[in-house]
Amino acid sequence: MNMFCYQCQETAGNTGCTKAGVCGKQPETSALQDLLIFVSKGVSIPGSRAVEGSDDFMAAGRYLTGALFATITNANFDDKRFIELINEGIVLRDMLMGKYSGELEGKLHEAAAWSPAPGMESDANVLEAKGLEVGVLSTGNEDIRSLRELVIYGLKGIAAYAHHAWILGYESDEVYSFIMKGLAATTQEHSADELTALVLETGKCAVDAMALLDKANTDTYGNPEISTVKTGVRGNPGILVSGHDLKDLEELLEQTAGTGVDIYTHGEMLPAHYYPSFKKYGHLAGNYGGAWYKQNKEFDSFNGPILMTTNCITPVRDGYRDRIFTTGMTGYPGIKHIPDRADGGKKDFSEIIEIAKNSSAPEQIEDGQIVGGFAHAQVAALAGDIVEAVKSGAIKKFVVMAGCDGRQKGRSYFTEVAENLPKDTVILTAGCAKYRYNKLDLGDIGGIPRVLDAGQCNDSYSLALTALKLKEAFELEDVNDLPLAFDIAWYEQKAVTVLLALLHLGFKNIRLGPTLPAFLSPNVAKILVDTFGIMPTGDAADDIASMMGSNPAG
Ligand code: FSO
Ligand code: SF4
Repeated sequence: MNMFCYQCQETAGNTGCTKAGVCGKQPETSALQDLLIFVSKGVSIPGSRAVEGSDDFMAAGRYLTGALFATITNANFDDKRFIELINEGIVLRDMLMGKYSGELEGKLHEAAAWSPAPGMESDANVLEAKGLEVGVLSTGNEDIRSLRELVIYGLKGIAAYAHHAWILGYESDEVYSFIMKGLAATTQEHSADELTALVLETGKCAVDAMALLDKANTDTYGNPEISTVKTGVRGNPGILVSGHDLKDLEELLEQTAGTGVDIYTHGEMLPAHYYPSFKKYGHLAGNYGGAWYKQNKEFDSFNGPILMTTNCITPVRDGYRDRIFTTGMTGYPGIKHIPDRADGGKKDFSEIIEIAKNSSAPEQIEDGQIVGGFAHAQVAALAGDIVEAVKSGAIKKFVVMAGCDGRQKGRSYFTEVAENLPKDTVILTAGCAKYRYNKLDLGDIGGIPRVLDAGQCNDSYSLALTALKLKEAFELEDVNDLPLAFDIAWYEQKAVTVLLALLHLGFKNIRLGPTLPAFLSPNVAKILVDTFGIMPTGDAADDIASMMGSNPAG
């Protein structure tokens, strides 16, 4: 076994990647990521003792959000970056241990003390060896391992959302505090019951983190509104922006204004078009392509430079190697990385813009449009119509189909469900899962489109708010009494975070596919099935019939 990783839906054989990642992650990178998680746990042990809001506490919180984010599937493949983050973490941890170790009780976990021998800090072999030793399988009991990893994967998504919020100037002591508490708890001896309680608490923090990012995004860029986005191309050269970071897109738009270069969104950047602040840029030309896993082909035909602001980046191909850039917590070996902002400054995208000026215009691959922008404020504005449509029987059911897209053939299930749901149903979506059906003409119900796209995966928060508002409108005691079913597609750890948030908010009978997570041991899976009615997706026709029944669980 060269490595062990089972954090995403595409893990080998639905058990674990052991030779190399299906995602392209190499064993060395996997070991360095394991070590970075270990060091992050070390930071969280003294960090959780610092006074909330203090400089030490904020430094630990910010470091941890970045470090955890970097280990999410398809975020960063660059060993050099992981070695830097590991060393930065050790320095921070030692500073915190110097101040707070007196407050720590009992025998301290090795993560609070381990360091490479002097001079070996940049020796990838030494660091990798340690990473292999402290990885996922270092917890022997499969149920405890499953629960610990469930907490850690939930924290990774929380970290990504909190990191995006921080970039916009929004931070939360509660979120940072829970990240530290949760990580530190995975180094302690806890029973399965205690860890199950921690998993549920992670769901609460997930709601807080998504609410924080929602506030950051809407305060900064306005409330998303119904928008039509073109999928065709113009004749100018363009830059393609992928990932989730709206601030990067904003600064790139500012720096390209008047240059004759158009900007296109890709993948999870599509929802930027829904924000009022982005509508003022005439050169924000449209959305090019679909979900992340098709990037090889789409980046080839785009012709111009590509900026990856977050996951999902896939192994880079020669066709576009010299014109793809990473920034933020994303990275790829041998690919240029745009450095972070200096305090109060902006990122410098001039190199990308120069390449764009000398590129051919993108090759057109489709010519249609996508409608979206149904985040909570927009849906609230339509609430009267929606409630009426439900009361009159025009809308029989809402089906939440949020989450991620991916390569597996079985994901055609989600297209099949969308196409075959009765015409009196409305699909609520967010995340890149939408690309399985957002270009189909599924029509509308009295002017309400049958696919309501709230935005990025973190905007699943909007879908939850929408459901809670409907519960109020219909004066229901329990949100599960709504005419609402869940058919969620997952791929990486942010989707785990969203799932835990939904469980925390009380939603039950969620279908999850195309497979249940490999990191759920049989006993932990049973807890989720028995307590929350989580079930795997099955045959599309059977699932539709079951979702349309009076009991969404079927
Ligand atoms: Fe998708 Fe990738 Fe947004 Fe994920 S582009 S898979 S859940 O990073 O975060 O929805
Ligand atoms: Fe395998 Fe997924 Fe881990 Fe990549 S992230 S190594 S595909 S489990």
